[in-house]
Amino acid sequence: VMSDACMSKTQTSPAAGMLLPTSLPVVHGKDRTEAIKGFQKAMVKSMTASLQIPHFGYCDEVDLTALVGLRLAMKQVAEQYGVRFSYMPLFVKAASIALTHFPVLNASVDKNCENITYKASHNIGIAMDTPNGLLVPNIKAVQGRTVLECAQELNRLQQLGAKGALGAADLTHGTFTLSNIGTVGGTYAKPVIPPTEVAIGAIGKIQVLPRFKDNISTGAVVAAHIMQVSWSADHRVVDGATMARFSNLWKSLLENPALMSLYMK
Ligand code: CAO
Repeated sequence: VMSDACMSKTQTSPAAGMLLPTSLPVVHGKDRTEAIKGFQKAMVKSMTASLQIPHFGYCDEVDLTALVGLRLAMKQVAEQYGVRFSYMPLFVKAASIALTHFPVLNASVDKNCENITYKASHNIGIAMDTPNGLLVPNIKAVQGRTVLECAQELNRLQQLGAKGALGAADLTHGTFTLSNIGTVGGTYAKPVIPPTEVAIGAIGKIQVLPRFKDNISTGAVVAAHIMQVSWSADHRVVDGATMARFSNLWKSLLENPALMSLYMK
């Protein structure tokens, strides 16, 4: 665990929505060395293994304008059941639907990349910013869950993450990962593939930005809810065109919620 002195979080100021640090700055007069241990030591190991994977990146932007109102309606219903409903269950479900068409992205290769195993279950990992640092629990068998059930499961994982109580059962057997760094900020990222998986997506902050309306011949510009996504994939077994086609489908499902609802389980 990183010491408090290394952590600097931000909060939104009531004045003009500025991002401010949560505490006043502390200036240290001399250098300090401390041991890297616990979860951070595990991160040293997993990230070193991950960056041995020859990978490529692919990015795009997604227009969530149609999804925003729908998510709000879903959130209000979910609240009746005591479930917090963010965008994440929809991103996760869209990924599972798209994975059904691209099983190579829900796969694992062995140590020397001699065999590939196509995983039957979509166990979608969620990169989580916890008091113990980065942890990646996964929602098991997303292909058989409703979005409300995905939300409920994410709530459970977040509660455990916040208490530092995530166990091996939730932290292992992931098959594909999403990292919503947009909850903190930023647009594009360069996510690092978990060593037992072949692809990961990083999600940026949803922003209201000017975009041309559907019929660009009118030249009309509208306020759109735009979000960037950055994928990384193992280039030994996944080619760029496959990743791009998967991303197109994921994006299309989120941009057209009616289409997505056709494939929901
Ligand atoms: N842009 C703008 N707003 C977003 C957003 C985005 N990309 N993603 C979520 N939000 C909103 C949510 O909808 C929610 O608002 P509402 O109250 O209106 O629902 C609010 O931000 C807070 O969401 P949340 O963080 O509680 O929940 P989540 O399901 O969206 O995300 C989790 C869960 C675990 C992904 C997130 O808490 C987290 O830890 N993100 C950081 C991941 C990370 O560190 N990645 C880097 C890995 S490499 O080191």
